[in-house]
Amino acid sequence: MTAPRDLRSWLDLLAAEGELMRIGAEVDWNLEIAEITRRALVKRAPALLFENVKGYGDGWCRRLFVNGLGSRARLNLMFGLPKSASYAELVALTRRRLREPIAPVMVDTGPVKEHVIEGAAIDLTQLPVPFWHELDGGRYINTWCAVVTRDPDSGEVNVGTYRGMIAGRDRISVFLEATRDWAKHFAKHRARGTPMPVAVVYGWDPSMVYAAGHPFAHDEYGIMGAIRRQPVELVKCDTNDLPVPASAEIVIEGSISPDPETFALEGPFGEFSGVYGGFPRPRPVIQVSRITHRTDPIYRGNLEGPTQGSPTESSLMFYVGWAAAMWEVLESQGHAGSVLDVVAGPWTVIKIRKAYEGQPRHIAAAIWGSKLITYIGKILVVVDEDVDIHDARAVQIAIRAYADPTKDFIAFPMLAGGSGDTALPEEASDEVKWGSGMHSKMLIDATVEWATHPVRPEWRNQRKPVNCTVSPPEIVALV
Ligand SMILES: Cc1cc2nc3c(=O)[nH]c(=O)nc-3n(C[C@H](O)[C@H](O)[C@H](O)COP(=O)(O)O)c2cc1C
Ligand SMILES: [Mn+2]
Repeated sequence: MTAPRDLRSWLDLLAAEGELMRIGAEVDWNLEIAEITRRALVKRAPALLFENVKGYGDGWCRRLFVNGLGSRARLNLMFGLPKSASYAELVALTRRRLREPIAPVMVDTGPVKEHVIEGAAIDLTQLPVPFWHELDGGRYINTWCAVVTRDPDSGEVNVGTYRGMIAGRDRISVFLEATRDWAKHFAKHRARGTPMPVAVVYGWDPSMVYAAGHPFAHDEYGIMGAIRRQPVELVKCDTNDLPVPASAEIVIEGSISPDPETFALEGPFGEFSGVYGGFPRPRPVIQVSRITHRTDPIYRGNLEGPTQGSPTESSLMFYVGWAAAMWEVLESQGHAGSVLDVVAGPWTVIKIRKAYEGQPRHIAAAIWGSKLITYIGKILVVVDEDVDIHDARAVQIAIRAYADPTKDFIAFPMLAGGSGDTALPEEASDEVKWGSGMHSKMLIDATVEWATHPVRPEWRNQRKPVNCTVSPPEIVALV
């Protein structure tokens, strides 16, 4: 068996593959790193390791890593695929790995325990946390991390990626929506009046945020093991019993009080929707009690907020992972055989071989009724099997040709999952009030309606023009 993969061995692999750029020049954490990262994403450039962040040369944390999964080639490398593997192969392998979790193992100690910071020595601004977007509410420290909590009844552990902002030397205000697994743990603690222990992990194997950042399943550490083909080695935190990767770069230990008096302002943040999201409100706070870290640790951050021509790491990753998750949901709800392809993007497009009239609505209801109920599934388009859903123009043509807006554009009002939806008034996106932002979703059923599009024999039983055959050889040679 090869050595367990952690961030450092992943960086070695990226370097060997020409996928890593080390930046020794001094860069400013205040907006400059964000702009460099954005330009790197536009160019599909290598991952970036900033080794000289202004003001951090003498601190305990000098280095920042971004853009680790900012290309399909690097996603492929994470899975052990050739760099050139196709989208379809990546989605299929993700689905296979989801079904074969490898249980983590507990170990006594690991490199993450090499150094401890506690008490008055804790100062989160000692981490080279970029200021990512001009109008962000503060420095967003939790942008590419794993947040670990435990169900106080069942003992089950959850690992998720949820944004958080530095709210003080030892405080991180967080965005905690009721649709997320950690919110279920938090609700139980609130009912008991006890603070919820939390650990936040920065910098480890790339499978960590791939698994934590997708609504795949409950067993996130098991899925990380499956992606790595090696069990995750975990150690217990020092101040609580939460398990974290033994070779993580940095772990923050703390707890979240349910007392609203302890809440602090959080938001807005340049979000994955491509606009600022999460209206500023007092939100729950991780009160940090301890930091453990490796020697010369590497902090991990992420530029969120795709813009025209500029993807983000999460948009590239979601494109694959959400498609895989949608396949799983649809197959589990009896649509196996009908679903032929899924592309998850600003719109999610699903290609089906329609088995019965009304199936597109059934599919939309299945997705919106599952864990995938979130902003990313706001607009679903369902098309027939002859449409290339990787071609946006082909999808537009199908919508124009086959969808009647008065009956095939179906809006489903006031569903959860819309806190990132800036099309809404502030009131509707108040997750503190509603548990999650409320917004509307839309299905565009662009499949051919069987009843109103009879196949006519005089059209040679085709719904679309058929190109004629070109037969004279001298003409064939020309075209
Ligand atoms: C980079 C990144 C940032 C994310 N930020 C948030 C966030 O701020 N709030 C949130 O609820 N979900 C966020 N997500 C999505 C959740 O991680 C995702 O829905 C995941 O399934 C949640 O885990 P859970 O199902 O265990 O709750 C983010 C995902 C990624 C990859
Ligand atoms: Mn979960």
